Amino acid sequence: MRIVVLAGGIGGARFLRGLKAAAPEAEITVVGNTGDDIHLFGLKVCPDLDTVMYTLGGGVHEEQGWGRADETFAVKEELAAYGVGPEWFGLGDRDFATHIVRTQMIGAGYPLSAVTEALCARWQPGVRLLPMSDDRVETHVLVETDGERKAVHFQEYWVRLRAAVPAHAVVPVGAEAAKPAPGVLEAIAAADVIVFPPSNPVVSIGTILAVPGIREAIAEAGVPVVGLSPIVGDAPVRGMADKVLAAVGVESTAAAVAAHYGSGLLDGWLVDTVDAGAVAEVEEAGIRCRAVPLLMSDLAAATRMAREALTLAEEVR
Ligand code: GDP
Ligand code: FO1
Ligand code: CA
Repeated sequence: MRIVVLAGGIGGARFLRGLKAAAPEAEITVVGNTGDDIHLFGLKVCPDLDTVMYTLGGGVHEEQGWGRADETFAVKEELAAYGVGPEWFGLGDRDFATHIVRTQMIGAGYPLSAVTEALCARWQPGVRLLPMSDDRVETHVLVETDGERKAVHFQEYWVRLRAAVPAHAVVPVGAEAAKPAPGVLEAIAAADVIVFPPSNPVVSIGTILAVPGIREAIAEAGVPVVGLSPIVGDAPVRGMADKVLAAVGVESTAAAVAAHYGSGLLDGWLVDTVDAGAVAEVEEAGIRCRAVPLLMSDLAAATRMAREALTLAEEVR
C-alpha cells in the first residue's frame, strides 16, 4: 500500500510514528511543510522537516517535540556574547550541525529535496521525506502591535510573540510561484490513500496545499483522502492553532476544520470522542466522519489512530 501524508512538525511526526507501526509494509511518502523555514546566522533551518526526520529517526527531544535529545547550547551562548541574535530562537549545538550540512549542500547547488534525502541517509526515518517544494516559501503573518499592522516571519509570530498579538492574515510568501518538489505529484498520483494528520490546518497543511498543483493533484488522485482533527474539545491539543485559524476566519472546532478543507478535498474525517456531537454536522457537509480517541499520549495511541484512519479510508473507497 502506498500512503501519502502531508505533514507539519510535531502533530505530523507523532502521527507518522503510529502510521509506521500500523502499516509496517506500507510505502509512506511524507510531503513536508517548508513554510516555517527560516534563515538564521547564514544557515537555512527547516523546523518541520527536521521534526519529522528526528522524530522518526529517534533523535528528537521527546518532551519538547522538536530539536535534538541531549542538546547543549554553547554556540547560542557564544553568539549571544557577541550580541548576535535573535536570542528568541533556540538552536542547539547538535541541531546546528544539521543546518550547517544543509546550507553547505544548498550552497554547492543541491536542491532542498536532495539535501533532505542526504540528511535522511543518516536518520533513516523509514519514510520517504520530501519537502513540499525546492523553491523558497516563507509564511508571514500580518500582526497588529501598538495599533500598527506589519508582516512578520511565522517564527517571529509563533516563537517570539507566542501568537499573543492579533493576527489578521497568514501569507505563504512565494507559494504562488513555487513548484512541487520532484516526486511530490508523482507520489500523490500513485497513492492508494492520502492522509492529513493532525497537523496545523493553516500553517502546516494549508501551506503545503498553497503550492500550485498539490491541491489539484490530491483532488484528482481518485483515492480516499482522510484527515484527523488537531482540534479536540474546541481547542488545539497543543500550540496556538486556534489563533491562526481565527486569522483565516475558521472557528476552532473539529467540524469547522473539516469544512475548511471541504468535501472537494476530504472524503473522511476523524474527530475525538469528546467531539462526537460534531459527527452529524461533518457528514451533512458530505464528509464521512467517525469519533475515536485522538490523543497521541504514546505510540500505542498514535498507532490506534492510524489504524482508524486506514479503516475509514477503506470505508470511503
Ligand atoms: P508543528 O509544525 O510542530 O506545529 O506541528 P503540526 O503542524 O504537525 O501539528 C500541530 C498540531 O498538532 C496542533 O494544532 C495540535 O493541536 C496537534 N496535535 C498535537 N498533538 C496532538 C494529539 O495528540 N492529538 C491530536 N488530535 N492533535 C494533536
Ligand atoms: N520553538 C520554540 O517555541 N522556541 C524555539 O526556540 C524553537 C527553536 C527551534 C529550533 C529548531 C527547530 O527545528 C524548531 C524550533 N522550534 C522552536 C519549533 C518550531 O519553531 C515551531 O514549533 C514550529 O515551526 C511551529 O510550527
Ligand atoms: Ca510547523
